[in-house]
Amino acid sequence: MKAITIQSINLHTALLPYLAPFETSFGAETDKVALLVELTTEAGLVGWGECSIELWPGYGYETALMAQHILGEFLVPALLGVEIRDPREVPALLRRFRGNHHTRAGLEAAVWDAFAKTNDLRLTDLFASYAPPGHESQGAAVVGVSIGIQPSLEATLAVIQRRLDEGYGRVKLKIKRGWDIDVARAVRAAHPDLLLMLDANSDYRPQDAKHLTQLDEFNLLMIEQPLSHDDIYEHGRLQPQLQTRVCLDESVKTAGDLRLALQVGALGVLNLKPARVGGFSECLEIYGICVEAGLPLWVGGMLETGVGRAANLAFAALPAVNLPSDISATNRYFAEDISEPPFVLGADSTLTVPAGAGIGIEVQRERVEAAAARWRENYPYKRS
Ligand code: OSB
Ligand code: MG
Repeated sequence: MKAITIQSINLHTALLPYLAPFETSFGAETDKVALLVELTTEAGLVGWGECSIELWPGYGYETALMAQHILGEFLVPALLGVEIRDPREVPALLRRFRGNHHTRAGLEAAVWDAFAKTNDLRLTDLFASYAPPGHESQGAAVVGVSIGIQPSLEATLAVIQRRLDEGYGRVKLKIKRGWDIDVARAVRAAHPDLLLMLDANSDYRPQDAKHLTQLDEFNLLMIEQPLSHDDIYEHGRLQPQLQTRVCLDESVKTAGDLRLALQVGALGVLNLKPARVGGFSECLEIYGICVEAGLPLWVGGMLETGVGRAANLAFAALPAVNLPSDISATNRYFAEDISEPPFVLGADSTLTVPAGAGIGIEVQRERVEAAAARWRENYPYKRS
């Protein structure tokens, strides 16, 4: 493989309106804010990465201004002028700075894209080259759609019907205390065979275990992150009380967290979200652990722009990603994304990895500029 030397890094903070607000157990978001990392190599190739951040510290604690500060002051200077022979060297180059996984993941993603383009490889094939032997990219991923909390059961059923009509084969519903058993019952009654799962985003407490056993009758694929975002131990106490598989999202931030979670029986499925674990190098390590443990996994998302989604899709096309991933078509999120072409849902609820090198899509500079101007005009951003 050809090495790259990083010549310059430009940061663009973009604000892009969602087609509809996305509501979870901790509130509603109306816009995607993304920090886009544009990395140029000495050879003149450009790689793009996305820091998956949000308007306020809800799911993760990283906000746009935090990401700008951490990148601008610390992470970017640590990579400028550096030669990289393997993108998996990046975590060691940044090791003296702790935390800020979503931010560092975006920077690492730009390195991965530039490195793949330099070697004229699709990013998905570059990932596969570092996966266990025999794990070649499938060139496509089975995906589902994540549906926010709706104002009523009727509205929920209507959104689900629309997504099924669009071709999605797996539905994930956001739940919270007081919005759980009834909605699961209504959806299951309307769709007896639907691949259905729930995501609580940490809204429950250990004493809710008995309440959650009521979900067992609905034949759910899994329940995602029922308990605290930073807890593994209590999930280990909860899982044996449920027939429904527990999927961990928030509380697995490193490969070490996953080893611990496996040790204490805290999960039956993993949501592998590249931003949450700090980048694709850590993803590859976690992927290896899942293969070894026979743990089912899928790739999670954070309503990314095309840049982040393309990289997530490249990873989701690896063969041990064996449950539908949270990577939907562009028209699920935005009227107009910042890249072309849009992702379009294919047959059997799949998305196809673009054929081009790296992430395989074209960033539209004028749209990035417009979204950056929209950010500047709207900051400080008021939570709705
Ligand atoms: O918990 O998986 C989550 C979006 C933002 C923050 C957290 C989550 C989500 C999603 C979106 O569920 C899934 C997607 O990107 O389509
Ligand atoms: Mg989740």
